[in-house]
Amino acid sequence: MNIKNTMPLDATIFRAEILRHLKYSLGKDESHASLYDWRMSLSLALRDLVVDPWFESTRTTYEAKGKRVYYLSMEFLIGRLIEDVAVNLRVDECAEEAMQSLGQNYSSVVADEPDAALGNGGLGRLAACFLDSLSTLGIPAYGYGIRYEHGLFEQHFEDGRQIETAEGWLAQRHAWEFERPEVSYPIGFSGTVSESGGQVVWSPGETVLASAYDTPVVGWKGKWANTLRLWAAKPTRLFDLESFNQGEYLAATEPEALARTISRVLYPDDTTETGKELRLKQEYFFTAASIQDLLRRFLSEGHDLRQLANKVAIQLNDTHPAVAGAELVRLLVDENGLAMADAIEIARNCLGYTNHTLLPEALERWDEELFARVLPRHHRIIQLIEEAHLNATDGTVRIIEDGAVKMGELAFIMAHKVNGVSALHSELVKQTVFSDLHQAYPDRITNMTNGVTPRRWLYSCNPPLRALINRSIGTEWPDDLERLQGLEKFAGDAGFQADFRAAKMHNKERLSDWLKQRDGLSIDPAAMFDVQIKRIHEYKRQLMNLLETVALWNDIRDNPDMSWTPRIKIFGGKAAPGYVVAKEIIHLINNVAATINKDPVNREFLQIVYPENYNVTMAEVLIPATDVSEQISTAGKEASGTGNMKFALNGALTIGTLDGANVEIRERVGAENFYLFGLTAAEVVARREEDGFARSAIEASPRLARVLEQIATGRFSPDEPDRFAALVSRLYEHDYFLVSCDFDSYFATQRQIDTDFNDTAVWTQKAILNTARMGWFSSDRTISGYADEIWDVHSAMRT
Ligand code: 26Q
Repeated sequence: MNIKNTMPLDATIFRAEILRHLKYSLGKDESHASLYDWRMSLSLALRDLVVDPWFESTRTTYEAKGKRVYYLSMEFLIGRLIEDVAVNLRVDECAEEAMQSLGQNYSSVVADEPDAALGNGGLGRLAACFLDSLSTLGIPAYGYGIRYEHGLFEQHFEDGRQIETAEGWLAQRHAWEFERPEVSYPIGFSGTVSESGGQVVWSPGETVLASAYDTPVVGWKGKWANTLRLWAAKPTRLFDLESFNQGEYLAATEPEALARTISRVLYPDDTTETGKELRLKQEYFFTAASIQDLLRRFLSEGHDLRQLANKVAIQLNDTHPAVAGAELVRLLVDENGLAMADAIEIARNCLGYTNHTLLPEALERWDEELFARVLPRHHRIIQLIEEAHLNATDGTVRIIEDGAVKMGELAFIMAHKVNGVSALHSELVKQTVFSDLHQAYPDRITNMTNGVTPRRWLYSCNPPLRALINRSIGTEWPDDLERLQGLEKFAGDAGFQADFRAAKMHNKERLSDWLKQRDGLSIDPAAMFDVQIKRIHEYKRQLMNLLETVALWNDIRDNPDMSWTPRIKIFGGKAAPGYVVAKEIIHLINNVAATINKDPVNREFLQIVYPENYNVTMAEVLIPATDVSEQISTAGKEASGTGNMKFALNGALTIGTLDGANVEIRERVGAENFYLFGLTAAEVVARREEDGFARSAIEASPRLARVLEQIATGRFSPDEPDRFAALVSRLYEHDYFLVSCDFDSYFATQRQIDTDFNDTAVWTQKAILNTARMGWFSSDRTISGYADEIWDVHSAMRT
């Protein structure tokens, strides 16, 4: 396209560009164009606008020969891109106008785009927010990951049970990526390791190719664009012609199918219990490709490998790419002749490791036998890394222990900085999982509290609030989010409050319409929208939320004439397919919903809504429409949370525990604007030690006992009365996440919320103060922190 990226773009020019793509890229005539054709044409026209800033950024980076950041992540939970790109380029209005003039409904075209769901939840979405911020700040960076053919499964409910089906975002060609057939690396697995004359040679028994696909990631105002490079696995040999010629057609394609398996599908666990060989291969596959790629780039600039850490910062998004340490050492020693000790030192200076969980079941460990079989050379190198570490410290922490390779220890020992994702979490990292390593390396652990991109999570998903903010404090806030503080002075202003409420009401109506259209449901936008959306996990305690809902239902039925505050309980989220208890919780939510929603006594006061297939796009509709944000994990278990930030930023009030970033959110928005309940992390640990703590808590709470009795005896599953008996007895016997102990305090806090919600002026003031004081939680602030404290990199943007 020959139009330069000079904004504002004229809608007529843009319209011509869309038509040009329709004709020449899609080969379609206007009269025959499908929704897909229009979407592709629009996307390609937008993509053209990204190319110039992208080239410019790449050129600037090469010329500066400065340091680059490499963000290695198994997951990038991106969502849709059309609106994101249009907004960042400031051509959203122009794009809408152009589509309209072509007789196309812009929202329908935007809504036709499948979510890029290359992630499970928080960790993957964080990576996507970080890409947005890296580009907005003009920091030279690459995201590296896997181009999964199938993203996170799609969720349906059948008789209230979760059913998973394969997701297929690549079924139709999409517009955002550029295939790079010339960028490909061989990735070896298994085989043998031999030594001759001090030179170690690994001869893999199996090799696949990692082939690059690049997606430009443009930042705010289109000033800078980085690259997300995703690797697809391909066979080294396409096809076994000999088998084919012998008539063995299936066997002939086997090598291809086997190789492609590696990038076939995203693992749908968000905590691991797996020791699956394929998962290990995925991890090594994308890590090795990325390290080879960044080394090639480094060497092509003519630097000496000893300078690597001055030019390269590699961030490990959890332990999934932790083999990077061993791989980098392998390349430095085996392929470039460096001494082992030097290589370890150089690698460590390049690497940073972010921990996202303390849950023991989520800490990756590989069976040593499996690891040594798949990665024999790395197994040996890890032994040497361990040896060097034991010699350097008088510590006793091992990487390989009890027949397992512990990836957390490997990542920690090979990183110069290790960070947690909220203040509380980082302290707990020091005190629990890595306490011994923290003693050995006391300067290593640091904190980088998570953040979210305000472009997607306020500007684009909340047009009425965006407009109000623009009118009130100007338009400079999207890349300087602390400016939202300017809203504080309007918090008590009746006129501003009315506008703020009108924006919220608009979003609630949008959600109601969306639910009506999608699921045929009717909900009253005047009711309180109380929302819990996240992966289904016992520690996140969706069950406690549901028990409170049933208790409220009981109270309403007991006193139907009292003036109850109408409430819609909205749940959203997927359970890992193998997580049996989480799936039972989903089933129970749906069964309770079926009973409560058809009860004429409380219909106007209480409804439960659980739309299928929660994803990024659904979050963009739900969050701006929310009054009450549920952040109710057992204290000490949620590393940070990022949904909590999105809600508060959009003017929802939080009901939450002192867990993860809730602590910091509460400090910033003010205790009086946050509904706190429940035990603290320290109290949780102490209470768990008490014999029969759950049974005593339940016996002390008639309200809770009654609810549990109803569930256990089939009040919500009359066709199978003992369906949930085991789930309930589990609460009595092993209430590891202390649902029973926090229930009463949670219930009481919810009733306080009922009261406060009715005092419109007070409630609105609290909501405004939440928005006004959430600026610190921009992922731009988080990334600036990583840049200064961990990566030592700077913006390269010419201003
Ligand atoms: C590992 C091995 C095998 C299969 C799956 C996995 C796996 C995949 C994903 C393990 C963990 C995850 C994801 C973890 C995650 O999303 N953690 C969340 O990270 C957020 C960003 O820091 C935090 O806000 C959340 O608190 C944390 O739960």
